[in-house]
Amino acid sequence: MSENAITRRSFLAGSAGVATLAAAGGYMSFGAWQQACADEPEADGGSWSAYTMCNACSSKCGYKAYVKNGRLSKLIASEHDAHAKGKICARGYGYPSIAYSEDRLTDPLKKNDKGEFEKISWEQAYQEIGDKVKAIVDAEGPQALALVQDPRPSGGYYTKRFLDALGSPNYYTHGAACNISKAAGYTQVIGASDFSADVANSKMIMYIGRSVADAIRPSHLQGLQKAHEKGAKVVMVDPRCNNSTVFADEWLPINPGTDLAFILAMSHVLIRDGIYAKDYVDANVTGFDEFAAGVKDCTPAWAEGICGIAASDIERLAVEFAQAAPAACIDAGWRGGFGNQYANSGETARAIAVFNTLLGCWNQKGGALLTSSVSAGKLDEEKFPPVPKPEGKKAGSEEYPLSSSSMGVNVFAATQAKEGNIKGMFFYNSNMVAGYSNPAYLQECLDALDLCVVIDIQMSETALCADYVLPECSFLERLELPAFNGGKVPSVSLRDKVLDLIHPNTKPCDEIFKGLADACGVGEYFPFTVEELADAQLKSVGSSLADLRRVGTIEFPEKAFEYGKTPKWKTPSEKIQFASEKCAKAGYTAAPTWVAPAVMPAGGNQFRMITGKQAIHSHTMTANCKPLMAITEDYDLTRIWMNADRAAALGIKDGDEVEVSNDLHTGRCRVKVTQRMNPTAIFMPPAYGCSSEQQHTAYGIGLRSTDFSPYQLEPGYGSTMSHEVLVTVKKVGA
Ligand SMILES: Nc1nc2c(c(=O)[nH]1)N[C@H]1C(S)=C(S)[C@@H](COP(=O)(O)OP(=O)(O)OC[C@H]3O[C@@H](n4cnc5c(=O)[nH]c(N)nc54)[C@H](O)[C@@H]3O)O[C@H]1N2
Ligand SMILES: Nc1nc2c(c(=O)[nH]1)N[C@H]1C(S)=C(S)[C@@H](COP(=O)(O)OP(=O)(O)OC[C@H]3O[C@@H](n4cnc5c(=O)[nH]c(N)nc54)[C@H](O)[C@@H]3O)O[C@H]1N2
Ligand code: SF4
Ligand SMILES: [Mo]
Repeated sequence: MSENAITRRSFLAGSAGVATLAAAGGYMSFGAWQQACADEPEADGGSWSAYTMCNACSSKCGYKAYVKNGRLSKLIASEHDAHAKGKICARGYGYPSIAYSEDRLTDPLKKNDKGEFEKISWEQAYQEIGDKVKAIVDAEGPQALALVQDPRPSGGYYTKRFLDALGSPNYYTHGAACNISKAAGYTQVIGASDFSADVANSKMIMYIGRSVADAIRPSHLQGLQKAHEKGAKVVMVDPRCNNSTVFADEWLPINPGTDLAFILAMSHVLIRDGIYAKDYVDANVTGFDEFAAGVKDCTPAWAEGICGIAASDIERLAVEFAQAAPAACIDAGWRGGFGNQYANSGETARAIAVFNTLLGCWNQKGGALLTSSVSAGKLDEEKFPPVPKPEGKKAGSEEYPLSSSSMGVNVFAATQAKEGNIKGMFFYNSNMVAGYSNPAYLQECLDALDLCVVIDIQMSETALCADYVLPECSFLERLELPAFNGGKVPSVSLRDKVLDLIHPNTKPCDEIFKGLADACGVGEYFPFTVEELADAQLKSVGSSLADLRRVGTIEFPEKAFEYGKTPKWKTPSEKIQFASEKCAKAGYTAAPTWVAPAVMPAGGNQFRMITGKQAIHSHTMTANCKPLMAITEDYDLTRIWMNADRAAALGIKDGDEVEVSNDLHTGRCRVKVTQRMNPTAIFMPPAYGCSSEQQHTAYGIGLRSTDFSPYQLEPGYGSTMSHEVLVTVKKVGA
C-alpha cells in the first residue's frame, strides 16, 4: 500500500456509499461518479491513495488512484508514465468497475463429472493440479505442458519462471493473435521487433492500419495530435476512414490485405528515380540489389490494380516522402494492417522496414527511432535462484520458423492437445478461446487436454473450458513487479496495491504461481515475496520500492536516447537485411516481393471481414463492464460497417438488420451504412459476441469476429490471419 495512506481502517467489502461505480443493475457516468465520491462524507473506511497501472489493455498506463471510505473514488493519470503522459482513456476510467463486478470469480472452481463448476479450497486446487502436472511430466516429459499469457508486469515474470522451473519451453503470449507478423518481419530486416515514429518532429508520417484514436495508447495519440498541430503531413492508409483521420491530411481507402503492393510500388519509385538515401543504404544494408531487382516490375500502375490506390497518388507520395526524409517514416503500426491479419502480413512488415531504410530515417530527428529500456540488473542468486533454461524447442517454432520466439504460436500449442502432444495447459490473463482463432475449434482442442487451468477474474470462454479455474484478485488489489518502459527517456512505473481484497478467497498472481510451484514440486525457485523481488529489481537500477511507491514513475535521463547514432543491427549479418536467408528457407523470396492474400471476395453479397478497435473496448475483456457497455448501447456500436454503394446494390439501408454468414457461423446484427468504408470489406466491431452466460452484461450482445474465422496460420510467421475471412451479408427478411 502506498506511503500516501492517510488513515486506514479495515475495508468492509460491499460497504455502503454513494460511489458504487458498478452498483448492481446500474451505472453512472464517470463525471457523476467522481462528483458523488467527492460529495460523500468521510466515514470509517479510511482514505488513501496509491500509484497503479491500468489493466484494461497492453499499454498499462500509470495513474494515481484515490480511495475514500475504502472504495475507489478518483483517478488521476501520471504525468511521467511512458504510456499515459498525463492522460488515460475512457477504458481506463470505466474498467476499474470490474473490481466491484458481481460477476467476479470469488473462489477456486473445479469442473465435476457433469461439467459443472464446484467451489473447492485453494489447498485442494493446488494439490490436484500439482498431482496432475507431476503425472504429465512423469509420463510425457515437461514439453507436454504449455502456458499462454498476456504479458503483465508480474504475470510475465511469474508465469515464465513457473514454466521454466517445470522445464517446458512452451511459453506463449497472445502475440499470434495480435502483432506476431509485424514483430517477426521487422526482426528479419532490422533485428528489432519494433520501433517508434518520432511523430512530434516528423515532416511526414504514414499510418498503415494503425488508428491511434481508436486503438488508443494516450502517448501515441498525443504524439499524432502534436505532429498535426506542427504541420506534419499525415497520411492514413486504411480500408476504413478511422477516427484518427481527423488528424490526417489524406485518407487512402486501400483494399484490405494489399498494403504490400502499395509499399513495394513506393519503393520502386524511390529506387527508379534514385531518390532514396543512397549513402545510408550503401553503408548499412545487405541485399539491396536483390530487393531492387524484385521491385523492378512493381510499378505504381501494377500496384493500382491490386490495392486500388491511384498510380499517380503512389508516385506523388513516394516523392513527398523522399523530400521529407529523413524526418519521415511509415509508422511501426501495431495490429490492424499487418500484425496478424493476412497471408502477407510478415512480408508487409519486412517491406515497411525496407522502405524506412530507403528514407535513411532510422534514429534521425522526425524519423523512426530504435529506443531502449532499462532492465533490472543482476540479483542475489541465493535469494532469487536462477532457473535453468528449458531444453527443447517451443511447439510451433519449427513449423513457423519466422515466428517471434518470444511470442510463439499460441494456437498451434492448443492444436497439439488434439494431436496428443500437449496434455496440460495454463492460461493467465488470456482468453484464447474467444479471441485468438475459431472458438468452436479451440474449445475442441482444450477439451482434449488432461489438465486445463485458467487464472482469471471472471468466467471467460476459456475458463469455461477449464478443469480448474483459479480466481485472481483484480489489478487494483495487488502489488506487481515494476514495469520497465522504453522510450526517448526510459522509465519504470509501478502497479501498487490500491484496494484491500474485495473477495477474501482471491489471490494475486505472485501468490497463485508460488502456490502452484510448491504443489508441482518446484517451489525452491520461489523463496521470495513480490515486495522483496520488486525492491531488489529497483535497487539494481539505483532506486527502491519505497521510492517508486512515493512517485509512481521514475525516469532514467542518463540513459536518454540520442539522435543520429547508428544502432547495432542485431541481424545475422549485423547489417539491415533487405534479403534474408531465413525467409528464403521458409518459402518466401529472400527480399520481400508481392504475396497475394489467401482469399478474395467475389462481389455480389460477399465481403472480406475486417476488424479493428473501438475506443471504449479492449479485446474480449471489457464487454462485461457496465459503464463501457452503456456507451456501446447509447451509440449502437455493435453494428457492422458497410460501404454505401454496396449497401444500396444489396437493398440494405442504414440501421437495417442483416444476417452475416459463412460456413462456420451465421449471426444477425444491424448495419452502419457509410462512405467511410472500402467496398470490398465489412468492418466487424471487435469486442462483442460473448458466449459466457456468467458475464451478465456482455453475454449474447453483438457478433464475435472469431466465430467466422477458420483456424489457419500464416505460412512461416504463424499469425492467425484474422482477416482472411469471407462472409456473405443479406438483409433479414429479404
Ligand atoms: N480501444 C482500444 N485500444 C487499444 C486496444 C484495444 O483493445 N482497444 N488494444 C491495444 C492493442 S493490444 C493493440 S494490438 C493495438 C492495436 O492497434 P491498431 O493496430 O491501431 O488497431 P486496429 O484498430 O486493430 O487496426 C487499425 C486499423 O487497421 C485497419 N485495417 C484493417 N485491415 C487493414 C488492411 O488490410 N490494411 C490497412 N492499411 N488497414 C487495415 C482497421 O480498419 C483499423 O482502423 O491497440 C491497443 N489499443
Ligand atoms: N474478438 C476479438 N479478438 C481479439 C481482439 C479483439 O479486439 N477482439 N484483439 C486481439 C489482440 S490485438 C490481442 S492483443 C489479443 C488479446 O488477447 P488477450 O490477452 O487474451 O485479451 P482478452 O481477450 O481481453 O482476455 C483477457 C482475459 O484476461 C482476464 N483478465 C482481466 N483482468 C485480469 C486480471 O487482473 N487477472 C487475470 N488473471 N485475468 C484477468 C479477462 O477477464 C479476460 O478473460 O486478442 C486478439 N483477439
Ligand atoms: S490505453 Fe486506456 S485502456 Fe489501455 S492501459 Fe491506457 S488507460 Fe488503460
Ligand atoms: Mo494486441
